[in-house]
Amino acid sequence: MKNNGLLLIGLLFMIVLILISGVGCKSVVSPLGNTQGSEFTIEVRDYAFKPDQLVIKTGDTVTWVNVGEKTHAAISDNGTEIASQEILSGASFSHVFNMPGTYTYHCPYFSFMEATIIVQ
Ligand SMILES: [Cu+2]
Repeated sequence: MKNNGLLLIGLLFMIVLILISGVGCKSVVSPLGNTQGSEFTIEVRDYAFKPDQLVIKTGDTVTWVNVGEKTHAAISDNGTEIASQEILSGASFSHVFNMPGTYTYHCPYFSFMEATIIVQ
């Protein structure tokens, strides 16, 4: 019985070590000077962009995910900043915004689907 007790203490010690090392892994800090932007998702629904207004920073990535059944697209009202191809049901389109500005866009198939991205 004494040996079993030592074995139990040994096992507990190992479990504690594993837990401590696991917590250590989770607290890894991003390297300094990491300029990678944040990622945002816009749901493309039948028939609206959600959110229909999004404020981001330069270098951020926006991904439109078509969660509807219809085919949609995201096209700038003016200029060419946002110019997706067809976004089929279940498909997505990503774009990195590198210039500050207010970008209004719409869906060419359902023109009442309108939204805005503000890049600060
Ligand atoms: Cu649409």
